[in-house]
Amino acid sequence: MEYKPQEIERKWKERWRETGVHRAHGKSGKPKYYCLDMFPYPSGNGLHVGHWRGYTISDVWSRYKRLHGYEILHPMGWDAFGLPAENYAIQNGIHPRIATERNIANFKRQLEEIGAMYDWEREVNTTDPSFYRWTQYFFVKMFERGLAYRKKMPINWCPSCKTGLANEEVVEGKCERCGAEVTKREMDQWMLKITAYADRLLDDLDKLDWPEHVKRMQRAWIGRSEGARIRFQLVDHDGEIEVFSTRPDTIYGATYMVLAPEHPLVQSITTPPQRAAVEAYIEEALRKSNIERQVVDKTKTGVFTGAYVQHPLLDRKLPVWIADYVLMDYGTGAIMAVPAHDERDYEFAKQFQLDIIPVVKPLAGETEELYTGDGVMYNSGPLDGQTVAEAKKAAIDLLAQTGHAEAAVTYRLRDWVFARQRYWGEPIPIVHCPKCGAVAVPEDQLPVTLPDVERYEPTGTGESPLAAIPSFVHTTCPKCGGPAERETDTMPQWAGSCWYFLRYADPHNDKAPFSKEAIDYWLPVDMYIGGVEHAVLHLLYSRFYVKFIYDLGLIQFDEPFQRLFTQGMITLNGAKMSKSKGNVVNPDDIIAAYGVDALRMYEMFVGPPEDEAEWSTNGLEGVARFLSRTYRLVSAHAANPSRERPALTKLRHRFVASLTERMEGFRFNTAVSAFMEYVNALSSEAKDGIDRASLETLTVAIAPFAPHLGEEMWSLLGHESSVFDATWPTYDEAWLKDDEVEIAVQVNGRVRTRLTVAADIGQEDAIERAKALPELAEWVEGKEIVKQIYVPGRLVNIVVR
Ligand code: ANZ
Ligand code: ZN
Repeated sequence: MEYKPQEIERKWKERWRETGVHRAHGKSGKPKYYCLDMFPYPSGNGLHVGHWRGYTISDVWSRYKRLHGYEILHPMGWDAFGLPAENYAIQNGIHPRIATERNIANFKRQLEEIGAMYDWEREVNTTDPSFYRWTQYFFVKMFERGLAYRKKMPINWCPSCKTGLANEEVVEGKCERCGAEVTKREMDQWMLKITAYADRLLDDLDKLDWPEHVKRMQRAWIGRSEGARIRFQLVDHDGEIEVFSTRPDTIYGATYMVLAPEHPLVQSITTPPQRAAVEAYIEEALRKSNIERQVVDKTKTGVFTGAYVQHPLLDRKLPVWIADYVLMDYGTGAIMAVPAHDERDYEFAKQFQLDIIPVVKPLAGETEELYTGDGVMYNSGPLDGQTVAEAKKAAIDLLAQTGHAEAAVTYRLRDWVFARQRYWGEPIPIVHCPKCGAVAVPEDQLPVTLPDVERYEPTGTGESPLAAIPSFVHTTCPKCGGPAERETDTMPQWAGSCWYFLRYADPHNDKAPFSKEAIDYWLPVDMYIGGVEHAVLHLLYSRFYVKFIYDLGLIQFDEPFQRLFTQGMITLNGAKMSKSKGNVVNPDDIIAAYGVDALRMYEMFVGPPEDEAEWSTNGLEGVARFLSRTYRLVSAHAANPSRERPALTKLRHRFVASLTERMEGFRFNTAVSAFMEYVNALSSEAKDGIDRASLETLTVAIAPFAPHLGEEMWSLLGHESSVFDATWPTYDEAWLKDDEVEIAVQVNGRVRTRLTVAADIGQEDAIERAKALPELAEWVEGKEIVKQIYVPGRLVNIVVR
């Protein structure tokens, strides 16, 4: 029979819709398995074959798990608030709500096309008031616990998107969304205190089955540094300068101090003769981004303030400088400079001819003028002779005696700027009352709905477009009933994605974000599949939210995603597929030509799923031909299978064993090769007929990859039920044993014993097995092995001296 994929696919999609085979009821009594995709932003461009890779991987995995007897939760939804959706709407002159609705419809059509087993009854949409009511609810909970707070501070500002940005949204000094250079702007901001969770976010990474590189990125982002806070008394001036140092051991080598140009002390300590130079320098520094300021090999710049501090342990006065290599938002915004042992301080001291006093010498070798390694203390009074590690502790103890220092930990992680001056987001559910201050909107009055407006473009004044809608702004204070104004900032686009995966458990609940029963059954997520670009954004934020919700007592787990898989990108001619590069392969075209099963199968075949892979139309055609051959083979034998014979049984067990191993190892590309080899092998047996077990095994095994074809072949084999109600095939070890041969085991060319091995055993294994033989000990023990030889199928020879 001819393989007509489009016909088969249409038929089975319809059938699935009728029977609801993909619904997750949670009542089957089977163990659950929650396999989650990172839900997409429904952009105007639709999905391309690069996006489909992740969706296919997760669908193959969900179906595979289902065949192992799990009840599967495999949901889908829309992360539809935020800058991308809004920028698209503005560019195309369509209201974001309408643009979003349209884009969702197109995305949904495409995702249904893929034949994924999504339970569409559980679809969530972050822009739906019934959803963001709970996004606002969690904000209120944070506010009540002091974790959401307002602060005036200089924040990242994108002049093109006309909004504040979180640190995580600034990539190499540029706006993550539009690429514009990010500047600083001082504004009142809503912040979330993610730093309160820094230690837990760091420590709990150890319990996760995540790719090591993602954990590494999160660790670096949280950036825990251990050291000390040390205070230096100002000379002829009240007050002191507090620094954070990871090297308190080098205290005797401190020769000058540096403040960040923005440091609040700068104004008061600068002496009149230095004032003009200091002012000019500050102005210059404020124009630079943190990234520019941290460039390692640029010429160091700075200005002397005219002030001095007293060294806490020595009769030494240290000049106080300002320099832009010290950042205001790290540590205390001030350092003690130790030019002999810190590279930046060294360059600065050279530049401005400041003292360099070495206090650590290497354990071996010559002392160098700049030495940043481990070693032994000298020039350091009571610390002399100690190692760096010992001296770190001893220095803190010493300084602590006079109240000049204590041990301290600093994080790179900053609190999360959680406000956008944009229209398309969840309104922050706060009312500003002249009497009561910031008051949360009571839970029973949520959601604060986003008003439908004519003008949604950013204002650029630093105020959200919502501020221009009097009917939205003017309200009464929930506490005192007096006139008050609503907060007009909206939440950042990450707000909904921080907890959406919890809502899938119970998406229609209008009393609570989810019921305890549903959340206890379905969560946590067992497998999360998506792009690595979220390593420090969504994947950190949602861990923070889950820990917070755990602390509220609403859930019993404190990590959302047990296992994470990040798929590689699909490229075309070496370039990332993207609309802006004009190199997008549209799945709709491919489906029309080859069918969706071929596309899915090719997405899996294209390369190791975690690696970047290059799209090739030839490769796709090859896979399409393979599916056609599979269909012809099964349809030719389905009606009258032959009797089973050993050759077929052996092939089948070996196929199942190698396929299962590849599946478990997430090596889907080689799993597809296993299918190809198996179908080839069956084809060469076909003249003597093929038995039912072989045909059924092939059909069930291929179904996760090519689900429509799987169903079709299953029904050709006479089954009424869905192939996804079948069970993943098992194998018997006995059939895996290779043909065996007996080989000679020699020592220095003389046969000492014999050994039975698999005929196709490799050299290393053969030698390993031979050496492990106890009867060989007498000849080799205590001797030096100089050579080991394996002659396949014949002998192992061990040459000793
Ligand atoms: C004295 C010292 C001696 C330092 C030495 C280093 C080496 P991490 O590992 O990143 O935490 N530092 C502290 N605050 C800073 C700021 N706001 N801007 C720029 N640099 C700052 O690095 C901590 C070290 O970076 C601190 O330890 C401090 O210099 C510097 F041989 O203090 B150190
Ligand atoms: Zn009030």
